[in-house]
Order: sequence, then C-alpha cells, then structure tokens
Amino acid sequence: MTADVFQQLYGFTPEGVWAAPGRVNLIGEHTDYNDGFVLPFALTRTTVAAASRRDDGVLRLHSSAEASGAPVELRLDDLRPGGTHGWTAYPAGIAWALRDAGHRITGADLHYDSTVPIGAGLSSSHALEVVTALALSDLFGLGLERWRLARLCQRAENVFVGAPTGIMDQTASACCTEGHALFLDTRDLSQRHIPLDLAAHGLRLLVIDTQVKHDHSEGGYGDRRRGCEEAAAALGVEALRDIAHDRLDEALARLDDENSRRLVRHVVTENHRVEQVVARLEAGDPRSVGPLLTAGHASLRDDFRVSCPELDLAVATALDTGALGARMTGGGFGGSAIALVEEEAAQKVSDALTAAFRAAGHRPPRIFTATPGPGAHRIS
Ligand code: GAF
Repeated sequence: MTADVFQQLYGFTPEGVWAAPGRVNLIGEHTDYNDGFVLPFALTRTTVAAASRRDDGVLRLHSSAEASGAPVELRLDDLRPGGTHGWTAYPAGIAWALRDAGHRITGADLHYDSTVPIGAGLSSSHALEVVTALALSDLFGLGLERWRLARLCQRAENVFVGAPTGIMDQTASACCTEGHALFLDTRDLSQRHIPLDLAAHGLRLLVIDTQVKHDHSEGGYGDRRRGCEEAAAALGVEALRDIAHDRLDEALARLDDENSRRLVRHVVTENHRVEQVVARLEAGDPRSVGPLLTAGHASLRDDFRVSCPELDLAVATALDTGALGARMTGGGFGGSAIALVEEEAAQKVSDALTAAFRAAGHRPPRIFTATPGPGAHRIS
C-alpha cells in the first residue's frame, strides 16, 4: 500500500493519502486550446500519493514506477521553469506554480503509486499533477476549488514542464464524477455532468492502448496549436471556438492556405460533434453516438493529421469487426483509441485487434473496458 511504502521510505506515517484518475476523452479532441468543448470521463485507474508537510523548503519525491530506490530531493527555492527533467518535473512544477501564485508551501515528502498506463494518452502526467496539487492544497490548508487546481496544473505544465497543452485533462482528473462524463466548456470551465452508464444499454467502451508512446512537448502538438491560433487571428476571432458551425464554409473561404482550412474545419466540426454526442446521451441513446466518434477520427486523421498507422489500424479493425464507432483519443501521434461496442461483440473485437496488430508487425495492443470513475479525492 502507498502509505506503507511511504512509511518505509521516510520513516514515519504520511499525514494523508490522495488519488487522482487518468481520463479517456469520449469526443472533443484538440478543441480545448481553441476555447471549445470536450467530453472526457475519469478512468478508475488512478495515481495515488501519500504525503506529509515539511518546513525546511525541501521537496522529496519518490515513485514506485522508478527503479531507483532513493527519493529525489529538490529545494523549493531552486525550482525554475525548464530546470527539472523527467517525471519529477510534474510534481515539482505544481509546487513551483503554487508558490508562484503566492501560496505558502514550505516543503513536502511524497510517494506515488499509479495504475494509469504511462505514455498511453490516458493522462498519466495529469493524474500526477492533480494528485500533487490536491495533496499540497489540503496539507497547507489552501482550500483551492477544483477548477483552480486544474488551472494551476495547466500553468505548471505549460510554463514549468514546457508542454503547451490545454486544460481538458487536468480538469477531467480534478472535476469528473463517478458514472458521468464531463461536458466542459474550456472557455470558462463551466461544466455539466452527463450520466454515462453504457453497461445498462448493453454497451462497452474499449480502450485500445497501441503502446506507441507520444510526448506533447515535442513539435507536432505545438505546431497544431500555433496553426489554430494563427487561423483564429486571420479570421479575426479570439479563438476558433467563435466560428459557428453554420458559418464554417464562409470562414474557410476567407483562408488562403490549405493547412489553416484543415485545422479550422476539424475544430469547428469537432465542437459540433461534442454537442451532438451530449444531446444523444442526454436523450438516452448512446448507441447513436458511434458514427460521430468515427467521423471525429476521420477528421483527426485527414484534416488535423495527428493520427498514426497504429491508431488508424485500431479504428479500422474495430469498425470492421462490428464496433458502433471508434476513434483515437487524446492528443494523438500514438497513445490510445476507443471503440464503442455491443457487450457481446467485445471479445471478438479485442481478438481481431490483437490479430491485426500481430499481422502488421506491431506490438500487441493493451485493451480494457473503461467505466467512468470518480475525480480526484482524499483517501485517508
Ligand atoms: C492532450 C492535451 F494535454 C489536452 O490538453 C488536449 O489538447 C488533448 O491532447 C487533445 O484533445 O491530451
């Protein structure tokens, strides 16, 4: 148990234990940094942190995912954006962002365990950020609201770690509720919790981890983000969210390069798909969202161009074997896909995926059924 390992490492009982989940995004991809809509839900896989305060300005960090035995020791006063590398940059970035926002953090000892697959596009890094932010907020009595924690995590990631990501994943980990997807407007972080009980409809959502690793501090993600911002500027709007779906053709006609047109088309149609999926779920008709998921994949593959052969193979194979819909999920360039399947077809789809990956010479995918779990919380 996380608290026991903490005790062995540091020689005393932790003051508390917290958990924050990874997420899967049902739909709404690359819309969050365009002030748009997203619809993620929390996985039941979490990162757990046992933690205690210190008063000497030292941060000690240890993870059971790391082979090396000793905790990493950092001085809070030495933390600088870009100055910490590897996994410790995420928790260190949280401590830095809290202090930079004026909160009094005097040091902490932390130990982490995680069941969120790392580098699988399921927000393992955001679970690490959010669990750290919640633990420090509680330990130092900061009482920060969940949306503030999410904003703070985003700042740590953008400025301290140097990955130009949006706000979806941190908000999902911090704010999701069990049994629901989170319909989030990333412009003002307003939220609606949408009931999502696929099993009650005889359905399953499979997550297919292609095991192709990705890293959003590398070029592709930032290029797309910049391209969207330039297109918004060219169209004279604050963000692409401001282009209404029924004015898309008009906006496209005003852009003179094909790359901008593709980016804009994806973002505007994807926002529309999120709203349609929400409407269908709220109408109690989850089966009918399948084609919208598949259309989202085509848009990410052909217009936004963030898919990869393994993700395309996962989607095509799932659809060929009878999935109601399938798409890549998360930022892309690797990571995971999702497939909405009838309960009785789940095994057949999984077997077909494993066989197709083997035939194509890829590593076997890791496949599991995702159900909406709770957002970040204190365990003890
Ligand atoms: C990654 C990012 F972290 C999110 O902010 C989001 O942009 C996503 O890619 C794409 O929808 O997960």
